[in-house]
Amino acid sequence: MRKQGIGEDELFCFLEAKRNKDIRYDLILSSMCTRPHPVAIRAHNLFMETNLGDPGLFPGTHEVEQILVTRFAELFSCPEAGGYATSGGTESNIQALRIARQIHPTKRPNVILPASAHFSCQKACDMLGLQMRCVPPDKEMRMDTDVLAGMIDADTCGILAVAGTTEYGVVDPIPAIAALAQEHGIFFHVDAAFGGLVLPFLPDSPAFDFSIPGVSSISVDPHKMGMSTIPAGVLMVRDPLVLHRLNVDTPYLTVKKEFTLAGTRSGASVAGALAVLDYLGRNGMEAVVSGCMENTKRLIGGMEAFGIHRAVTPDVNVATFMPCRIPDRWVVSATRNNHIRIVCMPHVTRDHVEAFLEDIGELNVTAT
Ligand code: 0PR
Repeated sequence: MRKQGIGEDELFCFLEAKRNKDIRYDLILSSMCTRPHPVAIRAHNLFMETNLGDPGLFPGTHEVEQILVTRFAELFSCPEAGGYATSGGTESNIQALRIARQIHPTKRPNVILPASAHFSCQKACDMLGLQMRCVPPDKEMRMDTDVLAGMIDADTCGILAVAGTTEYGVVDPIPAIAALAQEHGIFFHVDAAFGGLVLPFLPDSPAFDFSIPGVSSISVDPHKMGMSTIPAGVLMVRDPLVLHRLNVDTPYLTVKKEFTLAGTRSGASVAGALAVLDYLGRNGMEAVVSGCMENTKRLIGGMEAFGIHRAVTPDVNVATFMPCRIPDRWVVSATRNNHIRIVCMPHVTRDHVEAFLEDIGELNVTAT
């Protein structure tokens, strides 16, 4: 490191130059994150120095986390549900599978999940010593419940399904999976990292939450469609007591036990998450989500008018298409099946969609 520090002007000149190398959200069509809402930024700044890892020192911040949990308990149809703020979908999946393994101890535990599950599940299984059994997708890229049923055995400690898959934006058949989980007494985690802040605000969405008996836990990420600052995830559990199965002793903190994975946890993005939900309310969230869904429909319609067909019809604002040429200035992603994937996040406005379609038309239609 430098022996003598540099001046603030020089320092920030350097940092700004680095920051300017980043791609602007306007051109990013591949991300599940978005520009934070202004109230999230304001709340984030207010709670910048807080640490939820030692809640006795920050009782106000701890209350904010508790209120955030009650917001999701209500949104996910189970006012008695518990939970806590994680760093995002990866930590939530790890913790959910950790609970599953704890509840059902066996020598060679396995979990069953769809092949479309997020890659964080692979990390979780690796860390937890769980055998990962993947159910291949059906034609619509959803988990095939018949195949799932055949994979369950006495060592199955958990089932995980996705409400709003990362690649195709579809919702697995949660009620049917939950019925199987319940029949066999298996912990069932729904990864709604993306869909958890989309589906509750849609007029006709597939069921995914605690209203379905058999759903044991749900993860949701305010740093995705919740427009909070990063990192903001939440793990919700139907029975708050199951969290205590993860307790470790923390003798010298203001609390004597903790079940979280992270120790030091910033309250800033947690306050950001609550700020957005409370500022926008249900009406505001419905408006944001409906805008994103309209843009998704317009994008699919526009692409299909050029002969570039959708891969599937999504349940949330993720659109996938047959391979085509993509204009250089836009950032899109490709799925593992080589479909073009675009996430219509709140920063992807109608104007962006029209500009993108215009570019696509020039490249793919006039050129042929
Ligand atoms: N579960 C689902 C369904 C997800 O889509 C994701 C992330 C996770 C879990 C993991 O969440 P964290 O990354 O918060 O731990 N989905 C996006 C993805 O992997 C994350 C992302 C966001 C990637 C922005 C790129 C990007 O620019 O595609």
